[in-house]
Amino acid sequence: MTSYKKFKFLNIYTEGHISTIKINHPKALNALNTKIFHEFNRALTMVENDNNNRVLIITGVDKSFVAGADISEMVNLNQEQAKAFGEFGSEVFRRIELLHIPVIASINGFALGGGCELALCCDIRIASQNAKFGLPEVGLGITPGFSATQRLPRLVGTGKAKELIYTGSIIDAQEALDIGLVNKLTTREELEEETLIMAQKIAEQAPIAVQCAKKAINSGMDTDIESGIEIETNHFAHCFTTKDQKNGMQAFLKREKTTFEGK
Ligand code: DAK
Repeated sequence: MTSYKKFKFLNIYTEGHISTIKINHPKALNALNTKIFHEFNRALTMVENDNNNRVLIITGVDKSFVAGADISEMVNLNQEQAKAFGEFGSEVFRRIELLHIPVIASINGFALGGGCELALCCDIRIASQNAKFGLPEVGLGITPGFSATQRLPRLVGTGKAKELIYTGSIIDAQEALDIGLVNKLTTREELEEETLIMAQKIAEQAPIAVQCAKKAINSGMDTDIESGIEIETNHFAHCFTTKDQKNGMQAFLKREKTTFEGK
């Protein structure tokens, strides 16, 4: 089943078990403004309400994934307004990070500032070779505001994160791969297909098990190892309440292939 919905700045497609949110604000290289954040909230609610969804892809139109938060919207903010803008964007990003299904950032070009931060709150990052990454905020007189100071060190280590954030350096896709900022590189032409291949591979697995694994990893990263192991054990045990666990294991024993229902 295919569906398509167009907001002002976001296009949302669903094909089978995979939904895609494509940011469509090419005049500003897909820079994020308050309206886009509101649209993200609506789009995420749509994704959450469709039980058929197993993977979400986030990408951008043209030559940019997202070139940051919209500087023209931020230029005249006072402290209170900046806090409200930062909190709102951070809430949306956290919602993406905690979405019940895996989210793949398909990075087709610039992923700078808030764009890099958007990629960081996704579960997996696939980038085209032309992509560029960086946190140039200190060159604009601000710190990163959508949690790069928190998520980047967790992903690439404190030393590399500090280097990138303190210097505001822009790195290419190969370096992003080398430091573990992205999972995989492809050509620009193959990006969409490679992203769909990864999404499809995830969508074929038992969805409740995948969702439990996401919750266990996310919760475990925020706690000590003992608590993390307990969290994992509870999710593991929960999987034994599902039809998919019974069918998956029985199919293995009979040397058959199974299709998971998400039940
Ligand atoms: N915001 C607004 N417009 C942008 C933009 C951005 N981030 N990036 C690009 N644009 C616009 C340009 O102004 C230009 O508009 P026109 O002049 O055509 O009207 C159009 O997109 C095309 O850009 P260029 O002509 O510059 O294109 P180039 O290919 O020459 O250069 C570029 C591409 C990505 C290298 C360059 O545009 C650039 O350096 N852009 C800015 C990148 C950047 O600094 N990004 C980080 C933004 S700061 C916080 C919350 C959040 C944040 C911070 C604090 N709190 C409130 C706590 C996050 C901050 C950021 O993300």
